[in-house]
Amino acid sequence: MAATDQTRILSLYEQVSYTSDTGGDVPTDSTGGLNLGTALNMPRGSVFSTFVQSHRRAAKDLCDVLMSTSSPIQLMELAGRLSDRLNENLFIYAVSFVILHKQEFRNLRLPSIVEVFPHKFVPAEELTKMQVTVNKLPPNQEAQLVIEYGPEFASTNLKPEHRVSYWSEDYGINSHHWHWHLVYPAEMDVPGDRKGELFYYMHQQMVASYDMESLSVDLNRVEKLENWRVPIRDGYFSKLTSNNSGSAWGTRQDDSLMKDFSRTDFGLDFMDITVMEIWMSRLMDAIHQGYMMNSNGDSVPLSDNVTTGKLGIEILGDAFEADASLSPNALFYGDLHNLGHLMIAFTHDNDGAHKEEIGVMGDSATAMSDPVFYRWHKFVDGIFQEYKMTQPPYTLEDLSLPNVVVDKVGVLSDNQLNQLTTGWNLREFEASSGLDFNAPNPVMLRITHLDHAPFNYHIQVTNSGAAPKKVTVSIFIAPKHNVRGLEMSFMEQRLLWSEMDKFTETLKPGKNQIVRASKDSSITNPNEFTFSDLGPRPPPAADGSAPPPANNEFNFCGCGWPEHLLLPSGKPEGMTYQLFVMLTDYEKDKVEEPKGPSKCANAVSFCGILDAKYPDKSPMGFPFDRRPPPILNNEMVTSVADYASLGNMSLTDITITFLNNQLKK
Ligand code: CUO
Repeated sequence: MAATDQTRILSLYEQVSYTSDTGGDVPTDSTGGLNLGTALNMPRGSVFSTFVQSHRRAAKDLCDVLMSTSSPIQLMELAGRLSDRLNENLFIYAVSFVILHKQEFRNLRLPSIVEVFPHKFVPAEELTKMQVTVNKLPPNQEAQLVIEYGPEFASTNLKPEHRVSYWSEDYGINSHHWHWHLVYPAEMDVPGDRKGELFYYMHQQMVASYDMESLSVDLNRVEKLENWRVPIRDGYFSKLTSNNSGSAWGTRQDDSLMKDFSRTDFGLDFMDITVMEIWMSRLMDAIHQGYMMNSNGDSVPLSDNVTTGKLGIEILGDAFEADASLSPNALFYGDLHNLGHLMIAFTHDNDGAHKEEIGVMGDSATAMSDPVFYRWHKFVDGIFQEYKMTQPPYTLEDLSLPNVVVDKVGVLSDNQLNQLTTGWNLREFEASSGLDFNAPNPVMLRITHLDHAPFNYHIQVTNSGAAPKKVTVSIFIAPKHNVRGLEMSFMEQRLLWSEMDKFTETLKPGKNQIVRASKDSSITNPNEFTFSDLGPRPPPAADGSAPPPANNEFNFCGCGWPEHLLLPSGKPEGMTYQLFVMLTDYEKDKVEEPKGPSKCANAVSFCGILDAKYPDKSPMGFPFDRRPPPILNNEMVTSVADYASLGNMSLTDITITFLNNQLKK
């Protein structure tokens, strides 16, 4: 990134911010200077990675300083003074972190990360071509320039897994992932309710969605990457750059081997594969023994059937991610997941001999574009599932809800019953806001992406009780058949179930009709602003005070699955999925929120609620997070249909058809 770019982005942040505060003194330490700690150790132009502990420490040091500001103007003033001294990516991360995590700053609005860092989403070649065009523009040329991108993306179909690159390289899932790790950062002293469990669940759901998409194009489900002594079969060449100056991310040839890490220029200690294997073995020991050991030598039991304290899955998530400030024993259980990202990201230059940059697996904004991400996270999920298999199956009482019967479920889209469609759509971003195009006219980035026609769920329910009943409605989908075309058993299908929505309803006695729109899903985030959505900053008031916001409500959290990827693509000839609907007792699920209803509560299923508790007491992924009981209601449980035989659950076949053309919306 050119030196001026950072200032430019900062000024844009300022441009889109509003405040009624005129600021004040910038906080200083006892010597009158700012104590930026290790934040100054990160060279400008280098990659900032939240998977690296020393980078996290640098971010913490910088965020502590920025968090101590007391008004948006003070934050912007301080950030403006610091911007030229700091690593660019660290700087944007820290400013975003503070705007997100400091309650008083929530009325500041962040543009999409795609507009701030277009080079992390669009290949350098496309951006350079546009720069050349901009440079040749005659004076006063007013036409809008457009960069078209997608859906071909970084590679061809010759490599099977690249058949889903339109999905894995999607700007929406990658920016969601960046935001998720901003909302739930490791070692940043952020109180995140059930953070370790959400780390497990959100990533498990990402892998489930990837597997669903793979089945749509007749690929088998992704294989976990658990043997680090054999070459990684598939390479990846992202063609993206890690900064605006044009430094390319490292690439990975086919059949590359993970190797011991021994370079000192990345803020990372030497690391051996053997140590990672030992950490894995210790995690497995803990799972099979039923407890971890803290640094005092005391045992920390692992169980999800607890009424106080942390669930076992949360403890395990904190130890595995790892968050050293939450792990029972960071030295003993290590930093396995984070270092896995890095070891994979450095297969091409583990010792720095080639002076090459890290690969895209090292940055949460780009990692999901590499197919190996899903192999690594399937391994991570495999360890979590090993733990989940030690938990007792849910009982009939856990699963059922007396007096409530789901009579009928259907989805309606464009007056078609249980027939959903997907296709292509376009999304525009203002690329010139993040890049120094130095052009008077806007440069738009037009990305082609998968999308679906909107639809509604229609759920008919009978409440045979005498009183109204408040329920939680949970909706999942999974493919009905495996890649061989066979219907799946409960266990084969279990990890494919993808949460679509979760909400509460009050059932009156008798018949009820619930209608719910797909766009209201609890996993998606509708509030993705672009610079153009934000609009120009209103002029200051005559008395010099700051202008009022142009729009009324801005609580942008950025986190949330992209709405356009709520559905898998399905197949051109139609593909059958099963829609699973379950009603549970809200009184059992509910969580008291001491601070009352919270803002920034979109996409709660994957992102929780900022500064509030996760709003559902049941284990995340319930009821598919555990193996089923062998017998339910005197019947053997072999497939999901045996769950759906309970009155409060229902199973419906739906068809998703991929129309290989532009969707009408
Ligand atoms: Cu989000 Cu591995 O944690 O990618």
